[in-house]
Amino acid sequence: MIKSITLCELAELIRETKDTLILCHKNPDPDTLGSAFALKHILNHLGSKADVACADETQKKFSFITGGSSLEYTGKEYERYIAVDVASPGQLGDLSYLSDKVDLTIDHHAMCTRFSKYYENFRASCAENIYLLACELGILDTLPINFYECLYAGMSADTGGFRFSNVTPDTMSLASLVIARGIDHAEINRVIFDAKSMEEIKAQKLTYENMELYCDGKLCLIVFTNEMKASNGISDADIGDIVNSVRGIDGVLIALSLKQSSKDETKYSLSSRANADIDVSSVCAMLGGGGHKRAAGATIVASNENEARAQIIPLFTKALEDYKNE
Ligand SMILES: [Mn+2]
Repeated sequence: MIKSITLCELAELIRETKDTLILCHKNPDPDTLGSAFALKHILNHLGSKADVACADETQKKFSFITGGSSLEYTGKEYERYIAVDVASPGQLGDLSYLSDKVDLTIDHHAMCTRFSKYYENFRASCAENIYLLACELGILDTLPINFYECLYAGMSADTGGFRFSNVTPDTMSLASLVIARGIDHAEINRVIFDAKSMEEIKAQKLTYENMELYCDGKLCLIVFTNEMKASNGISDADIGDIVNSVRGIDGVLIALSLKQSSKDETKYSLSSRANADIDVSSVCAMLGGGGHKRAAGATIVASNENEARAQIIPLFTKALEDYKNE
């Protein structure tokens, strides 16, 4: 196992002036995007050039983080590669081939596969680690307001608007320091949680029509095949957090989504969420993935959706039974 580095060692590495590529995880969420762009602010401030890349497209509404720039990797060579909020090489998606080049990973996932020098702190969001880094570097007062908007977006998204069990007094203290910088936190929360495109609404409608219930309604799954996406004009970005729609149903203890890959039809992206004290990350680890105790994912390889279902349902059913027998 690769040893972790300390915050002080991380700060020393970040101080080195290098042309840097920052890598986000696939199906980008506000935490990986916010952490990446906040880190870009830090690197730029310290005199390093930095670009951000991601395997998948970003939702337009997150342009307050990305500035609207494309995150497609151009193939350019960099002096340094840093992954943020990336729990395993597979989480880089189609950019996994760059994992050998990654010099440094900044993360907060307890269940992870280390693939470079690693700074981790099991905070609720990776964004909190970027704040701690800026604090360690002593540059908090010199960074632009957008740095704090990026961090707040990450913190709020990964805690479901400060409602999940991962929220600690430390999370709230840090959020308070970020809000004190004068960001419009209400607007950031509106964009993240309430602003939905017509395609996202359509995806939600399809979800409620097609969801499958198992174990007396305690396990709920929604499958999105490429055929379903194409015939309804839905893109991958529109179903990025669709698992939360089934998670919201009262009585559901484990919510699952399986999304067929648009680029490789034999791959299905699995997302899992627990509404009770059930460790879905260890189930995802058995499937080659990882994540947090109550929010984790994996990539399933299967020749069709039924085969994908058959790989996951028995494992989550077992996790549910073990929980009930405790
Ligand atoms: Mn995260």
